Amino acid sequence: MRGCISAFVLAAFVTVACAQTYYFDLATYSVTEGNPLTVCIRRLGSVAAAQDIEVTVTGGTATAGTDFPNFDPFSFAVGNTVACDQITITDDTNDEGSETFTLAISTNVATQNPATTVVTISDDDDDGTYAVRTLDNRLF
Ligand SMILES: [Ca+2]
Ligand SMILES: [Ca+2]
Ligand SMILES: [Ca+2]
Repeated sequence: MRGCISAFVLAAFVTVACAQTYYFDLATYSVTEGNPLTVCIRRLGSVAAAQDIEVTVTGGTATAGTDFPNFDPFSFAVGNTVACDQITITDDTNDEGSETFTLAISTNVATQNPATTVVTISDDDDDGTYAVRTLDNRLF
């Protein structure tokens, strides 16, 4: 019986040691349109296995596919504690305010804060006129 108990304890230990937790490098990122943006995800725990982490856009005022391209999966190679993806923000000609989008880790893994990150895209277009907005952001 003693042998059985020892085996159970060992199995529990291995499970804890292999646990991994994923989180974004930063809770917020800022970038001006037309520029590259690099987002990184980090992992704690075992680095013995490769892992792809997918992210989804969960909200905000910027539009995926229009204001910015979609992200590829973040690929952790064996031994890596960090995986980064770079996209280039669309350089449109709209004179607009800052836009945001939120990324969330969508792969079914353990996460810790920040498990989401908010990206703010600053506008670089100025047509020489000023748009006047009400406090709730409507145009006059
Ligand atoms: Ca835009
Ligand atoms: Ca522009
Ligand atoms: Ca713009």
